[in-house]
Amino acid sequence: THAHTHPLFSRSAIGTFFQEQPLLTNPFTQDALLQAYLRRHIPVQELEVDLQQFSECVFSEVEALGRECELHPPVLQRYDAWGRRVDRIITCGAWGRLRALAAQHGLVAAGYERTYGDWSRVYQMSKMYLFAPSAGLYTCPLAMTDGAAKVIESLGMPAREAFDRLTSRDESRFWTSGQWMTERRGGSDVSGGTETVARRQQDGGFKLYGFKWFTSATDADMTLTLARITDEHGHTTPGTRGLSLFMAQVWSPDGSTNGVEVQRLKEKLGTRQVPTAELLLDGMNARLLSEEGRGVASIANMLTITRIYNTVCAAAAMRRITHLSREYACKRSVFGKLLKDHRLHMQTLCRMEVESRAAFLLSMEVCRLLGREECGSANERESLLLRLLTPVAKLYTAKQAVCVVSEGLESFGGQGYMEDTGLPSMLRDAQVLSIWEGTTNVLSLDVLRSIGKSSGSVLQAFFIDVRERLLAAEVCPALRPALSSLGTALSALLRFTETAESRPAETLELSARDLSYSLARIYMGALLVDHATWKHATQTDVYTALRWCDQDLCPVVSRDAAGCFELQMAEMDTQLVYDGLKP
Ligand code: UCC
Ligand code: FAD
Repeated sequence: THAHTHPLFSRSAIGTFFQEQPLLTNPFTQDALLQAYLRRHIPVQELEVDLQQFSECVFSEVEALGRECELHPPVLQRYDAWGRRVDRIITCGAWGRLRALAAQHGLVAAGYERTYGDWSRVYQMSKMYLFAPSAGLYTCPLAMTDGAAKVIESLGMPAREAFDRLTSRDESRFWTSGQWMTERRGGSDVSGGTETVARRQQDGGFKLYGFKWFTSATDADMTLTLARITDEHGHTTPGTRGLSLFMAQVWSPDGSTNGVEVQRLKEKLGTRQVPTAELLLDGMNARLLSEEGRGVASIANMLTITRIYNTVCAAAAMRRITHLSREYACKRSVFGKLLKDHRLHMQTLCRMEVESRAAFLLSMEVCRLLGREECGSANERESLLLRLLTPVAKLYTAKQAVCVVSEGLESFGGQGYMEDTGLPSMLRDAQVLSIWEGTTNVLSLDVLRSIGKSSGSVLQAFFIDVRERLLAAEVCPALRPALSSLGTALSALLRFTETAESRPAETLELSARDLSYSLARIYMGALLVDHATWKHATQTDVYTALRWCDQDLCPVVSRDAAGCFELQMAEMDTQLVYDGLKP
């Protein structure tokens, strides 16, 4: 009888319920803020059509390519079958396809063609923003490529052919560039850490000898790098004044390297799609690009571009995870109702959304300023703001991205932790945003540098600009609470900066991070308020500004009041850190 009711052989029953998965749809169509922003500032039909079509390509093709790059990371082939050293970096087919698509769609070129005049950078970076979360970090080589083009352009086109290739739409001509700055002694302290030397050759060229400790997208065609030129006695000048900027092709036409040995590929937490290597430069043929001793100042133009890319990609990562989270909330049911009907869950997603919107507006503002400067239409205030806001935006959005993506993973519960959903790689890849291109503290010090070098003019530009935006927003009564919080924060910040002038440099340094956060929060608030006063703004836009201004907008003042920047407190900080560690 037993055999009668239970078949002898059966498939094991694993239940009937399967959770529907969140689906990615057209990222442009879904993005209310991006569309509104573009309609407000560049209401050009053909641009909207272009982004719409590009976006279709993103979710129908790029998304799968990015995933393939994650699953098939690059490998280093050191020797060929016959034992010859070849140092070949083998990337998957999808990586090559992303390169072709990037060229065809003009992802770098659009920044230099300047089809939309002052707004060309906003147009280009809107594309990048749509591309980035799907593109398996192909944005990394594109950032450096764009940065190299910018350096060449700003030095008066000493390398025309390279520039043309870096900004080409023709995939067979298109070149990508690396950015080799970091050595074992220092990635932040580049001038203290660079040991690479450059020996002048008879033909006016140079040979480089040194060890580069992190070189991302090493499959690039060319690179910019720093080295110290030796004099006739083989001596070099220490510090920044000894550093010059060089350009070199990485590979020879036959596929062999140009005096480079690839020591190994890095084993990284994330960015696994990108080949990042350690390189021995053993007589790499290179060309001097900058004036001698102007290496750091000359590569700073590349840093501006790559830091802006970092910002855009951070905002894009937040946008992607919030879209996926909200999609999932319509499909996952718990405690008898969908996640979207649990108010506490919606509050969590709403906070992610507010962060994402603030990050988006700051990213686009920096791109707008860059575009204006490049077209010669930036006024003095805008140039100063570009200098100040580039590090502010990079450091703040990177931290936001880590938090928002982490929160986003949690919104999927345990599934957020599962590799085959593709979600964990988003967190791994977000974590690098605050490390490369200058860590949070190093960029905070860059904020101080920009203030010091301009004798405070960048801050004046900041105060005037924010005040104007707040004043213009007074027409909208619903924004009053936000305007009041922002006004209070701005006045407190002004008082702080006025007293800062008389403080010793060490205490100023201690305030650098909180100062940068304050600048970011206040500026983001001003941009949200500004967006909410646009004639087609919605209630949602007003609501975003109000929610943003709920937080401590000026942490530098609250921390100062608590004595955090006093040297005595810094001493206590150190003691606390080392509590229990015997000398
Ligand atoms: O990490 C990397 C990753 C590559 C992957 C690409 C990803 C792109 C994003 C993709 C998104 C998904 S590449 C390595 C990045 N490395 C860094 O970011 C370095 C971090 N360290 C710093 O930024 C430091 O502050 C240094 C290296 C700039 C400090 O150098 P010095 O030599 O000590 O600095 P000085 O002496 O203060 O400055 C030397 C000159 C000065 O100009 P002059 O001589 O005219 O007075 C400075 O004003 O450089 C100028 N300068 C700048 N100018 C320094 N920083 C800047 C700046 N940010 N803007 C303009
Ligand atoms: P350190 O400078 O030793 O920093 C250690 C800590 O000290 C950090 O927390 C930092 O914030 C803090 N710190 C440093 N200075 C100060 C200060 N003055 N005051 C207070 N705190 C300070 N580099 C390239 O050149 N090219 C590349 O292509 C490249 N690709 C990379 C790819 C990946 C995946 C990663 C992770 C790194 C890459 N880097 C690359 C290197 C990267 O730019 C550096 O690692 C980074 O700039 C930090 O330098 P560091 O590692 O020497 O850290």
